[in-house]
Amino acid sequence: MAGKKKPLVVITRKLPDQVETRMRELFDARLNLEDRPLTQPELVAAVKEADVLVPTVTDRIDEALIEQAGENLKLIANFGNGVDKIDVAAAARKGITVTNTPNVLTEDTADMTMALILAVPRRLAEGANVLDGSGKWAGWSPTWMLGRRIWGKRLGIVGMGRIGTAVARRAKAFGLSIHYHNRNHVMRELEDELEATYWDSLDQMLARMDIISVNCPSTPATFHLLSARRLALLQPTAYLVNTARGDIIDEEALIKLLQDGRVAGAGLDVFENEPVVNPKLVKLAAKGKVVILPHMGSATIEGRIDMGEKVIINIRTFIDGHRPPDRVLPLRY
Ligand code: 8YV
Repeated sequence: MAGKKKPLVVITRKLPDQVETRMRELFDARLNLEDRPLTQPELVAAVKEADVLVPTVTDRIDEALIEQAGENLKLIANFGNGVDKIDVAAAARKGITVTNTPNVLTEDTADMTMALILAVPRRLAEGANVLDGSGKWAGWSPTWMLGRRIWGKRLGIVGMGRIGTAVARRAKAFGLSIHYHNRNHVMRELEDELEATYWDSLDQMLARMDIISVNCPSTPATFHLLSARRLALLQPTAYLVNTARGDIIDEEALIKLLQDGRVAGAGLDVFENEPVVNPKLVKLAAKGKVVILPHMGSATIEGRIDMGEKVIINIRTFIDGHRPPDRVLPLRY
């Protein structure tokens, strides 16, 4: 890079210190030390002058914003795997490349998914909340705080990609039988390794599973994939876990089923209108029907540093005139 003008890289949120330090060394890095999400005018100003934009899931990079981009903006290097907040097709039309940070958060997100698969049926949060120092707990009882058994139950995974597969491996170790719905079968070897059953019909899978885990990307095709009609297929003893994106599920319809006792419980790390969490969900959490988390799926320091390093590699390879390793192409479906 000696002598070469460093690219102006605008980072929209605070990243781990070591990532920011490295970015400062390599780029003309414009950091967000306060970690306050940029306002729309600030985002517009950023796309007007940046060579590279580094957004996160809290930034909506839609067509209207991309249309205002200056001629310098040639790369949107997303700090995150999911690019549902970026109009990749509009960026492509404007000759702007988009990258993401896959793989480095797969295991962490799968761990959190498994944590929710265990936490809801086994009433983990409820039990923990009893010991709040108020003396509510009268001691052990044979029939108190009984949850539902996990091992031996059927887990249905919606979306058997990297994270879905990592969830399946964990769930198999916990004695769950693995079922999945996906656009296509996974590789035969993987299906054999997981002893996984493929369901071509999502409806039929939903109607027969004890636990459902949503692990597909949020795209126009998966918006409300778990619609009111489909959610109504779930057994009243079934649990639903979502660590993917909130808009894959019709949240209002799910809330109604939970309130009516037609679904046993849910573990949610993502919501339709983040960061707004529907107050009805908060009420259901107080009753122990749901466990809700503030989008923590990949929230490990190791994972976030790895994500930052992937962003740096994507920028460097792009700036050096090569195809970045994690380029995202516009959806074809
Ligand atoms: C990220 C996520 O932390 O990667 C994703 O898609 O949802 C999270 O792991 C978040 O997107 C950061 O932008």
